[in-house]
Amino acid sequence: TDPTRVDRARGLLFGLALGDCLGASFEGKDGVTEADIVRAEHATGPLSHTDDTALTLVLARHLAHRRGASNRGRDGVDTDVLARELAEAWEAEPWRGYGGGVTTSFRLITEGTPWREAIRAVFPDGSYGNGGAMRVAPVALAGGDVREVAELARRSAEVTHAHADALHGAVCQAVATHLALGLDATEPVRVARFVPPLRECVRSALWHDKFALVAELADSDVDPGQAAAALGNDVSAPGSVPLALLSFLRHPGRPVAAIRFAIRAGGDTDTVAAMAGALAGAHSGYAALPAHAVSRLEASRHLHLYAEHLA
Ligand code: 8NA
Ligand code: MG
Ligand code: MG
Ligand code: MG
Repeated sequence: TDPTRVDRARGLLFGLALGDCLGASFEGKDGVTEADIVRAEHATGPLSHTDDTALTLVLARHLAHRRGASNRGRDGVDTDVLARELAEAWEAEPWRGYGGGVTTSFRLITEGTPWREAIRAVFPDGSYGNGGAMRVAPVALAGGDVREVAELARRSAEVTHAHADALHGAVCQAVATHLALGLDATEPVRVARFVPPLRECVRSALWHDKFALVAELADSDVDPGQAAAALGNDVSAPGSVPLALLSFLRHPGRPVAAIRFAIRAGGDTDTVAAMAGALAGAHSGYAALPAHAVSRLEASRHLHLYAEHLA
C-alpha cells in the first residue's frame, strides 16, 4: 500500500540518517563489498551520525518552528537565524566531520562576522561543496510545490554556500525529494518524472548534462564503481548529488539497496548515501527501512519529532 504522509516524512529523515551513519565508516575507501555494509547494518550498539544529519536536524527544527501559528505568513527560511543556528550546531559538536571551508565560516559566524562575508573567507567565489545539498531534504516537506521547494532550498543553502553549483545541488536534491514524496509508491518509478522538473529548476548546462547521464544510467546495469566514474563521487555538489539520485532511481522501492549502491560507489559515502537515503525513504516510507538498524540511530528521538512536525 501507498505510505502515509507522516510515514514518508519519517522515511525521509530516517533514510537520510541511516545513509549518513552507515556511509560514515566507509568514507574514501575503495573496494567496499555488499558484505561489509551488511555487517555494519547488523552490528549492535548506537549508530552515530556526522555533519550531514547534524545540520539536517538544525534545518528541520528551523522549518518546523517557523511553521508554527505565530509565524504564519513569514518565509519558511530566515537566513540570518539559520546561519546562526547552523554555526551553533558546529560549535557544540565540531568533531562531527565538517568540511574545511565551512568550519572557518562557522567559526567566523559564531565570532560575529555577517554570514555573507564569512562564507567567502576561504573560497572567494564561495564553496561548491555538497554541504547545502546534504542537509536540504526537509525543505521538500515544507514547500507546497516544486517552485516553493526550489526557493526554500536556495535560501537554506546560501547561508554557507555562495557558489552557483552548491545552490544547484541543493535545489536538485530538494526538488527530487519533493517529487519522490509525491509519487505513488505502489507504481514503478519513471526517470521521466524527475528530469524535466529538475531541468526547469536547475538552469545550468553542466547540470543538464548530469541529468541526461543519470537518465541514461538509470535504465542500464552499471555497477556502483562505473556509476561513480561517470558521475563523480566527491565532496563537490555536482560530483555527488547526481550519483545519489541515480542510486535511488536504480533501486526504486528498496531504500537499503539504494544506500548500499551509494556506499559501494565510494568517495564521499556518508553524504551520497544520506542523500540517496532521503530520496528512497521519502518514496517508500519509514516502514520500508530496516527496523534493527533504524533503532540504533543516535538521533532517533529528534528525527521522529521533526518528521511529525513537518508531515
Ligand atoms: P566545504 O564548504 O568545506 O566544502 C568541502 C570541500 O570542498 C572543501 O573543504 C574543499 O576541499 C572543496 N571546495 C569547496 N569549494 C571549493 C572551491 N571554491 N575551491 C576549491 N575547493 C573547494 O564543506 P561542505 O559542508 O560543503 O562539505 C560537505 C562535505 O564535508 C560532506 O562530505 C561532509 O560529510 C563533510 N566531509 C567530507 C569528507 C570527505 O573528504 N569525503 C570528510 C569529512 C567531512
Ligand atoms: Mg558527513
Ligand atoms: Mg513559531
Ligand atoms: Mg561526506
